[in-house]
Amino acid sequence: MKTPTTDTPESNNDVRANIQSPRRIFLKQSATALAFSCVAAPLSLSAKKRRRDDDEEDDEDDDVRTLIPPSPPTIPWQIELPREITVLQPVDLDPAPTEQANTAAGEAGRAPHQRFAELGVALTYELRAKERPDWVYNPAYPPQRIWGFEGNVPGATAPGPTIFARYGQPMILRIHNALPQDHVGFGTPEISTHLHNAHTASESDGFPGDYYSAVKAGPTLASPGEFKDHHYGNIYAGYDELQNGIGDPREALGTLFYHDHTFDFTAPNVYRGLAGFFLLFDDIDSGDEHDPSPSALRLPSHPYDYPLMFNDKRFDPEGILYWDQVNPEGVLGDKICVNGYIEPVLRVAARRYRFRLLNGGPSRFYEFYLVSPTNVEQKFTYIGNDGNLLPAPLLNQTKVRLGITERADIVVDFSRYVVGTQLYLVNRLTHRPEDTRQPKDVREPGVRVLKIIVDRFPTEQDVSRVPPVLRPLRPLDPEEIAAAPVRRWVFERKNGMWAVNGRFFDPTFVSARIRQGSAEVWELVNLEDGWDHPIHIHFEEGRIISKTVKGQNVPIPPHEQGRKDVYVLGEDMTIKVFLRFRDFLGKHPMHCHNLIHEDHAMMVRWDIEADTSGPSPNSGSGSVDIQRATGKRRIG
Ligand SMILES: [Cu+2]
Repeated sequence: MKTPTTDTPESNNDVRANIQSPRRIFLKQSATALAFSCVAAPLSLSAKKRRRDDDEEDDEDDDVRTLIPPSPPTIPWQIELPREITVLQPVDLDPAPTEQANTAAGEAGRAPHQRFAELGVALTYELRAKERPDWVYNPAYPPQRIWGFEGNVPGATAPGPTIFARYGQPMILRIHNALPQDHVGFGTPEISTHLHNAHTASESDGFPGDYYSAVKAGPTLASPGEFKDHHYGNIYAGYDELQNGIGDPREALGTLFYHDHTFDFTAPNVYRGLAGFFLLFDDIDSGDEHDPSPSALRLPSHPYDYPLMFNDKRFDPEGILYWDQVNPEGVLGDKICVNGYIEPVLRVAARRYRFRLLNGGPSRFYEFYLVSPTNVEQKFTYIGNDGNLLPAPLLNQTKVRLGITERADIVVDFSRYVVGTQLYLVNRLTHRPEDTRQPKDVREPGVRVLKIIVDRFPTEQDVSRVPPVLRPLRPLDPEEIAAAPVRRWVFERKNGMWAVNGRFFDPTFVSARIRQGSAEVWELVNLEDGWDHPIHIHFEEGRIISKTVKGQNVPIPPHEQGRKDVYVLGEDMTIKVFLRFRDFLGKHPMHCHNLIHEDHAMMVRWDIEADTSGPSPNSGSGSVDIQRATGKRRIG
């Protein structure tokens, strides 16, 4: 007799095995093992259930979702977040980084760094992916095992240390895999660390097939290794086009984050804690509110520039983190961690703060409000989406909606409050119980996830500001867009999993070959009801040029009119995105960033190839339709 955790149809696992991936065969075997290991678990309290509401649009596989008991009660507002985040400090690397993988010294067999000699290395950093046995998410739960990143200070944390980087200062980040290789339970002790939204070369991007440990290597690496060097050039996109040695400052990225991206295991590895912030500065967004340069924006800066990562998690009746590695619909978290803690407190000074909000997944969507204890909405200024400063701030905002891995930078002026004021960050966006498919209604008063106490006057005058102009956008050229080829990507449910253009992800299969330096329109299509897919395109940001639902144009909200790297594809929606492919060569993925969907195969690999001056620059190797936009383009 089956236990609930194996109530996933057998066919789902068969589909994965049919992809001929050793890891998917492993997963299938693990599913069987898990079934038996979970027999005694307290989670086996129910078998199948129907959806609790009376929605008529059920798929045939709707009834396989299992009823998981809610997480046990927590004790709110006991854990204090630090006043200052921990910033990773540079270290000397031994051995020194090299262009070719230093496999003799234990580096995984990556491809040589592109543009290594040309860009050079100004700073070097080191992180270790490690287990930690005693993390306390909340005082009501026992200390428990997490995975995180350790920097200069002993002990891994989740999120890991924040990296401050700067345009014009190329860097190496050496990431060691110190995870226990005899690990049992969900997740896998190999890593491939993606720097989300970085304009960085393929071999440093954390491609899913590039996972490594001292004894294992992914299919797109030549050999295993204990560490891998990541060369972040910290150049703006447009480096080749502008020939100015730095690229186009209008392409600046700001709020990035690093996270595990291991093939088939991204969700559990990130869920265990393998993620951290990476903030990128330049002469405009200089990270110094005292900066005397006339071009500097002087936004609130460290320690008043504070990133906040939100993760939905589920705990078993003993208060231990729970994950279902088999169910392709996953389990929606009912506790929301803020920088690794449930219902923490942040004490702030009565001055301006820049908060960088990140939905770190795996599956929940949020709509955050800042409210008083009586739930009165407070106003703030919205300055950046997906880590990119908008051309102009959006003033007097009261809410921020975040699909998975979307980011929002906001500035809150706490000088408006008397010392002693208490505020709450609340999430008002709901999902159906257990449901990882899409968000539903916005309901007041919402769930309080963070308490903010204005507890002191600033020690010095607050000289930070939010100027009326932030970072200009490169104008879109209608002629260039009209001349660009259109590549269509359909995101769909297939055999209980998720596919793109009818295929499940295979890291060795190239779904699109794109000429370096070219531009394309990508048409992201969701033909289905009942599912939202936050689609993430690696390496290059795009601009949304149209959004339609059932063929009807819908408005593009102001915060989505800048550069983006995550496109929330709602039901029956098509989003057209204009993209350029610049400066580096090689493989990158596009995938749904609902981590459950991603691991259950909603991902494609696309490659940038050198311009060998052939007359037909764009060719798909498989299932992708491509057509010249002019004349044939369907405009919704
Ligand atoms: Cu999805």
